[in-house]
Amino acid sequence: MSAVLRRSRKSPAKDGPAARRDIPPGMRPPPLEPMRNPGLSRARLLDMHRFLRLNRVLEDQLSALYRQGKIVGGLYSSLGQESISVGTACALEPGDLLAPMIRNIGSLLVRGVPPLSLFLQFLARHAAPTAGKDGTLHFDDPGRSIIGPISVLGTLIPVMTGAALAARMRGESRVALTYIGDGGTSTGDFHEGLNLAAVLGLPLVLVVENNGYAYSTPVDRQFAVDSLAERGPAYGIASESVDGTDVLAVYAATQRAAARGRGGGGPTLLECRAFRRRGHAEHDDMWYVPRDIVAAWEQRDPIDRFESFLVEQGHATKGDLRSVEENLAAELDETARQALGSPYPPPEETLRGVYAGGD
Ligand SMILES: Cc1ncc(C[n+]2csc(CCOP(=O)(O)OP(=O)(O)O)c2C)c(N)n1
Ligand SMILES: [Mg+2]
Repeated sequence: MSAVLRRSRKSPAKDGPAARRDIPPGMRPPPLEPMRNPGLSRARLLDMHRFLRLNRVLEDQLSALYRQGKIVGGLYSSLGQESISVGTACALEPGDLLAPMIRNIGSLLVRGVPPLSLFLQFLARHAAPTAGKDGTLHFDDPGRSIIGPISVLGTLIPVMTGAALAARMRGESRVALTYIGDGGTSTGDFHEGLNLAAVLGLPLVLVVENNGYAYSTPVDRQFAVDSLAERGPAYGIASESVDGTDVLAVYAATQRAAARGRGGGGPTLLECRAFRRRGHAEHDDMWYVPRDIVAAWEQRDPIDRFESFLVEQGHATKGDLRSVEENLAAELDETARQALGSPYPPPEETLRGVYAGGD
């Protein structure tokens, strides 16, 4: 604690982001560690690989639809961060409460949300989870223990603290997991939600996706700590920082956090370090991001890393992994076609489910 108190704040940069030449150390990829299997079977490893690939192929196809003007809402890429969504969601039990944010399409896929529902949702069709009223991931799915995202950053944290409390009051052994970005950690709700979970000793796993930027704000303008995991001790809770491009490290850390929560050890703050390799959303060409930092993170691609691991460990051949990608691309092409042929909502749908007492 005294080390934290003694540390003086780094002197603020004088230039704006575009003029910046120095790359903050916290934005560079962490030292490369070899991937380690935390005891998963070959089938389970290949399952995780399939979800990572599904996440990427799906987002590639959504991006193509956006460029064709067929998706008119926001589209938020998780390129290079798929390992965080997939690794965390795979480490939970099916009944654990999971609240994704807008870059966590991979978590929804792991929970079994069909790619067709996701295409329909982004294309705002009548058969979509929100019947065409929202064009991103703002929906829940109680049957899959999924709590919907909230656009106001940080707000999901107290909601998930409440969900964990409700589960405990009902005598259910359920962990609650949600995500927040590096920028979202600056909100009051981050503090209030995490502190309340700490005080009540609730099984909350808060995953911080530290991806270098919050829109155009780089991490050194957002906080002065080296790692957001340093905030854990301030709340009196466990915390950990992992390389978010290593799906197995993310999985293992989430499992440790979930086990701690289930065993009465309270919440965990889990920082996953990665990089937002595309703009904030598809409309943003991220002119403010130095290209060499993007190139450095491209070398840390989570799927390339995991595929090399699977081949080196003899779990798959390069050919096997290529077929997974080709088959998924063909499958999703067909799914996208089906969604494009699906009708838009009729006008009377507009007010349905909007006001209390309506049908
Ligand atoms: C409380 C609040 N402030 C501002 C916004 C507008 N906003 C939406 S996303 C975003 C950037 C979020 O950055 P970060 O938390 O790092 O997540 P990332 O986009 O990098 O995944 C901002 C400022 C918001 N939705 N909620
Ligand atoms: Mg961010």
